[in-house]
Amino acid sequence: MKPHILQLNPILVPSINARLDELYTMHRLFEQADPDAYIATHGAAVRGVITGGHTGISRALMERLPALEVVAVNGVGTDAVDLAYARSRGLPVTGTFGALTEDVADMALGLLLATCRHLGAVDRFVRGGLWPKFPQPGALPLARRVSGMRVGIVGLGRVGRAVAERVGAFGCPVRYTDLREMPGVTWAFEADLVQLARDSDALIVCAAADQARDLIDAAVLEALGPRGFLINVARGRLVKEADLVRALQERRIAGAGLDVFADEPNVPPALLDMDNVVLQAHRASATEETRAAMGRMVLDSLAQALAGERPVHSLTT
Ligand code: 8YV
Repeated sequence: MKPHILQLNPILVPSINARLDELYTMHRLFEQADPDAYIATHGAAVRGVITGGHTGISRALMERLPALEVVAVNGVGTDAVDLAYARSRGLPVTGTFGALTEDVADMALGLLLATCRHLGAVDRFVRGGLWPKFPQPGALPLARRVSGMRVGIVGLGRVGRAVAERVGAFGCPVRYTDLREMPGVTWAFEADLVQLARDSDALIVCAAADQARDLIDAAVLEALGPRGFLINVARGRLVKEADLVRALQERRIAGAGLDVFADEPNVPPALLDMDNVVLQAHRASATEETRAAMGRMVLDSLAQALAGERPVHSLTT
């Protein structure tokens, strides 16, 4: 008999879905009209859960799965899983650590370039047929140079390092902040986030998705200043969104490139009308290559846990 697995979010890689169907009896909760009734019927049989990084699983749902042996997070953030509760049940919570580093760093660079060079706004200008109407050079404001700009990295984990390497290739001097200075890196450490913002033309938030929130607030944005840009590829709640909206409205910072938001999929409406803001839909790891690699890690973690082994990428056991 195949083990029963509860999948909370779609996986967009056909080969991974096919393999899951081959190995397991899959319960895809997102396809159910009445998830609550579905859990009442099938919850007792579920031995493994697959969920997303920022969506996680509630403790209440875990409590309804008495036979649960593993929570496989299809992502690196385990901030939306109650790890203490999982530990208390001896449940491994696994992640796809390392699989999405390059993509998330690429997205940070994409947002930095798009924001500083007005790629979104000018794309809209051309598509809107405005170029022939306003062909004079002054119709569009000058953009800002990315090469050589001073970059401050908030959180020098895997993603932060990959971003630092990339902007290094653009000739950007890099400083970073973290909970402590990292051994063995050449980038300059700055313990004080406000000071880092003051010394940066672009602040790139790459911090691990733990329980922190509101790290980037009015004081940090004020220090970043009217020529500074904010990029966020980590978690929306690390930025105090009301302060960010205000800083953008009052032109206290120059622009922002955001892949993540505090209350996804809801984006503060004020941002939608701002030409100096580039918006994405939590897409940093959403490439075919990375999602396939993540899917393979999820498959491995499930197989290891259900064979009674400690999964290699478990955080809790
Ligand atoms: C994904 C993420 O969007 O890894 C994370 O923590 O937030 C993202 O990579 C998500 O996990 C996809 O399931």
